[in-house]
Amino acid sequence: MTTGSAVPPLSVTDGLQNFSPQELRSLRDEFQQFLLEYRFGMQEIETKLQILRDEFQQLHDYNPIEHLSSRLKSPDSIVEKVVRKGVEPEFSAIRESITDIAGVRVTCSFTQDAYRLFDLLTAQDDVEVLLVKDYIAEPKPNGYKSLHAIVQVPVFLSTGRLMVPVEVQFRTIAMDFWASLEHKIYYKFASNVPAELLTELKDAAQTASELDAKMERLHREVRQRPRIVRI
Ligand code: 0O2
Repeated sequence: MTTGSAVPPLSVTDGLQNFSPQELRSLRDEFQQFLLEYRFGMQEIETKLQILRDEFQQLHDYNPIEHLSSRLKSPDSIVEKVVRKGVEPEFSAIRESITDIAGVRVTCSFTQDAYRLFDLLTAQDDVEVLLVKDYIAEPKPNGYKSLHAIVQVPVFLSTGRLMVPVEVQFRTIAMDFWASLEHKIYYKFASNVPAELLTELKDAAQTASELDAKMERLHREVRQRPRIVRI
């Protein structure tokens, strides 16, 4: 893998007139290979989580994972982050600085499941934790809650072993519901969300937290009661 080539500035398509067709083809190939590494890393993490989910399904009477999803950051979104964070437009610098190009989201039933899944994934000896941001313990000022972990997993290519960073987000159904609506509103208003809507969103985040706490308490109570078997 070659590193150190310049990636196109600002937008994926802007400024490309400065490159010859051959340079453009080679840049395209290098970018595709760059993204492929992240796809493989993402697949490794997905497989690990699917195995945990299947094991819970088969061997336990309770499955903490409600939903798994994953995404590769779009080229435009990578370029936007490169510019916003002032990262050198070089593949090597982007590799170092942007760690959420591959992302996996684990939606759980309850808050304690989010932490449990985090523990189970990060206890695996080929998973290296680079960074944890616990927005459940310390929500963002807008009310956003989720447990984020940047982990590194080995990917075995024909050229050898490569460590790939993947951002894994663990959250409950209620946190996910809130975050997806907030994301849509933020997008709709092109980041200029009216103040009263921001206040309402913050209230909704509080309501979602209360629902999580209530459901978790109910769940604990139900599990403590003996199962009634009809004969
Ligand atoms: P997408 O659509 O998931 O790709 P950044 O905030 O990106 O400058 P950092 O430190 O990488 O810097 O961010 P952080 O805090 O780890 O959060 C990254 C991701 O978490 C976001 O990815 C979102 O998926 C999610 N996230 C963080 N804060 C919020 C929030 O306030 N609301 C919602 N709805 N999601 C949030 P992307 O790349 O922004 O988006």
